[in-house]
Amino acid sequence: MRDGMLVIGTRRYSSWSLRGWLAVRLAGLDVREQLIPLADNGQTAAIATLSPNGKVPYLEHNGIAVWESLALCEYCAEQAPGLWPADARARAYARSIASEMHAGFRALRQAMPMNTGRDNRPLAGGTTPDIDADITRIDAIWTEARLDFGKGGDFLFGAEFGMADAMFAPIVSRFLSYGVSPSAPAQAYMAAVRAHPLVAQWYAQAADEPVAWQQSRFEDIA
Ligand SMILES: N[C@@H](CCC(=O)N[C@@H](CS)C(=O)NCC(=O)O)C(=O)O
Repeated sequence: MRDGMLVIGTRRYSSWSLRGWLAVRLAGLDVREQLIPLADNGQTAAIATLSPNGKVPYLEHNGIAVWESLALCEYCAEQAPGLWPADARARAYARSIASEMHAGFRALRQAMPMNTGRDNRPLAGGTTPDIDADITRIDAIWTEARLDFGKGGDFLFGAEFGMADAMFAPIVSRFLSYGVSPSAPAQAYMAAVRAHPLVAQWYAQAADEPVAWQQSRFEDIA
């Protein structure tokens, strides 16, 4: 008997699902996965019957319901406290950038939706100043975290892939899909995230999804 369920959407596109799934897997929760393919209109009826806000990821664990990615990350970190850095200054930084990710980077997220099947193909029309500002800020976050806290390994806070890395993994995916080339330290970080076994597993499972789940609103971005 498992301890509950994690509801996620189409792996190819659902960036928030990837964050929640990484958090749950990193924390080692024993929950079954329920994947609901995302509907074309962004209002998937089957998700609305399960999740209070009608969105994925949604977690039920030992009778406790959790929705919204950041809340889900915090819940998972209560189960596995090492997923946030132990040092108070590093932990404050990690939580700040995770919150910044949750609330921000809208220009980038709108113009470059996650599509794990798209590889290194820049936007045909180029980027806008708003997108460039998001890219610059993300590059600065990754570079600063790596320099200040991450010297002991390949991830933002060192050797362990933690919650802040989980929050930024879909951004790494977008940069790789849309041929975004940040600074050299940021590119090294992107390679480490993409190579992490859980991220590799997500990509492999996304590649196995039925072609019928693909949507032109994500595939036809020139
Ligand atoms: N603020 C939410 C955003 C979640 C979200 O927007 N999820 C999308 C999929 S990536 C969703 O469920 N959309 C509803 C749908 O496509 O039916 C969170 O942090 O979890």
